[in-house]
Formats: sequence, structure tokens, C-alpha cells
Amino acid sequence: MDEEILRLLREHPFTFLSGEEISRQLKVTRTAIWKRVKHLRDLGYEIEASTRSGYRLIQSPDLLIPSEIKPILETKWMGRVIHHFNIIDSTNSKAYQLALNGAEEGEVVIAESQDKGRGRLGRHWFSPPFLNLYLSIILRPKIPPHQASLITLVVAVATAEAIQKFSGLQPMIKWPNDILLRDRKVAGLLNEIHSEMDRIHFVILGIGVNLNMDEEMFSKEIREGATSLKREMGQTISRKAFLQCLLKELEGWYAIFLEEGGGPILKAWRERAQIKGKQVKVTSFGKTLVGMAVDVDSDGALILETEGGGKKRVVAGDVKYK
Ligand code: BT5
Repeated sequence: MDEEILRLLREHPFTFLSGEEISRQLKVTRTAIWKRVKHLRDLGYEIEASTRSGYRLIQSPDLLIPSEIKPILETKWMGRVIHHFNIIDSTNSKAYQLALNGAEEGEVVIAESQDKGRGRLGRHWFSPPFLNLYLSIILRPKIPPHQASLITLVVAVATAEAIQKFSGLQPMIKWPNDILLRDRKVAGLLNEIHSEMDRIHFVILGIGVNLNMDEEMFSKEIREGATSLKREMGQTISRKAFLQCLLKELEGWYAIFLEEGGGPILKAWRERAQIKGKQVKVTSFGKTLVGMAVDVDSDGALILETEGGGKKRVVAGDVKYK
């Protein structure tokens, strides 16, 4: 009902809409309308109320709640169901639970903050409230499990494209899952998969993008290596507008992947990563490898020419450029 009330109020931006008219259109009592208006005000909506004239929407909060996001979405199916939380442990954990309980492809979990935001290998993702984007998307791709790592590349390309379209800046991808602006991490990706040997049940795309964080808000440990769009663009970012752009890119690149396979994804990824010929140090499953990056292969693994001369294929790990 909140969404319906907001839709009606938005249709009359300059005039009051009477409680009677709203209750007639939504077929509920005027008291019920008043209760929902009060609830919307608690969420941060500024709604003027006059006993004689009715209601008028003055301002909406920059919250990532469904009633704000759904009217502006440019996607066909992604994000049409949004689970929103003010605070949650991790959007990925929540999405995983929802998917186990049958949530459908395209359902999205969004939180204003996370108190156990997760990076890879049990690392922490710093997720303070109301500043950034913390989002997880449920996908149910009908592809063999060994191709799932390509979805990490799909998300990396889509996130980088969204940042570029939104800001005009040129983000770089760092294998496997960092998005950088001026060599600092602006977004991190954490994809998790639930599968059998020959069938994927679902994939969770976890995306964290730093939007409105100022330098001093980052903890000392990550300050040097991290940045936000606000910092790079010198202006406050509308989280809603960025989310709209990101979901559109994700839906588009995922469709390309399903229709045309990994080819176009790898091409776009290579252009963004410029990894060929870089001297790198890779930590993978407790081992350190030093060498020159040659490419990523069709499964998204990093191919390395080691100092000894041989070629190594790295499926997971952390990369440092030398
Ligand atoms: C990642 O891990 O980069 C994946 C981050 C994914 C976060 C999203 S938020 C929504 C969804 N729900 C979750 O629970 N997670 C996903 P990794 O490559 O392991 O990088 C983690 C490292 O990045 C940390 O050890 C810090 O050094 C650094 N870091 C932590 N928070 C950061 C931040 N907000 N911005 C930049 N760097 C950060």
C-alpha cells in the first residue's frame, strides 16, 4: 500500500490529494491511509497533511527501499522483488537463505548497513550506514558449474561499465574481483555458488560499492587502498540513481553472457583489466607465485608465466602488482 500511496502522491506533485480520493482509489479507509502516511514519515518521507486539503509529497529520502527503487528501475526482471533491511549481518548470507527457500532469479537483497559484511576468505567488508551500496542478487543460471567463475567476470564488467556510465571515469578491473579508480578499490565483488557436480542451484552476486564515503571515514588499514565515487567525482552521489544504472548493466551483461557465451565478456574484461604483461605476485591457497600475467582463460582463471619459465593457471587468489 505504501507504494500505491506514493504513486498517487507523485502523480500530483503540485497539489494536495484528498484523503477521501486516496481511500476511494485504494479501497481502504481514511484511517488506514493516515496510518500508512505516518509510517512513511517515519521512513523519512516529508508529507504535508492538511485536514481540509489532504496530502502532498514534499521530499523523498535517499533510502534504497522498494517504494523508491521500483518506480525508477530500467530492468525487465532484475530487482523487481527487493528485500530491504536497515541493518543486516550480510546481504549475501540473507540472499543465500532466501534462495535456499525458493526465492526466484532476479530477487535482490539490499541493506543500508551490514555488521558482518563479507569479503573473500572470511575477510571483512566495511559497511557503514546510509552511505554506500551493499547488494546481493540471486541468479539461477542453467550453465555447467565449471562456467560459474565466468559470472564473476560478468559482474566485474557490468559494475565497471555502470561506474563509467554514471561518472565518466574509467575504472580498471583487478583480477579477480576488485574494481579500481586511480588504483584504489571502489567496489568489491563476492560471488557464492550452491551447486551439485553437474547443476547449479543458484549463484549469489554480492556487490559492495563505495559511493559517499569520505577519506577519513575509512579505517586506517584500508584508507590508502580504498576510494569512493564521491571522492573521485567531488560530489554527493544519489544511491538510487547509481543502483538504477548498476542493475541495468548487470541485467544487460548477464543476458549477453547467456546468449553469446563467455566471448564478449572476456573481451570486455581484458580491455578493462589490461593484465597482459604485468609483473604480479599471486597468493593462492597459501602459496606465493611470482611472474608475468599472460591472460585469463575461458573459465576466468589467471594464466601466469612464472619466473622459472613455466605457465601456471591460478583459479583463485589475491594479486599484487609489482
Ligand atoms: C571483496 O573481498 O572485495 C568482496 C567484497 C564484497 C562486499 C559485498 S557488500 C554486499 C555483499 N554482502 C556481503 O557480505 N559481501 C558482499 P576481498 O577481495 O576479500 O577484499 C576484502 C578486503 O578489502 C578487506 O580485507 C579490506 O582490506 C578491503 N576493504 C574492506 N572494506 C572495504 C571497503 N568498503 N572499501 C574498500 N576496501 C575495503
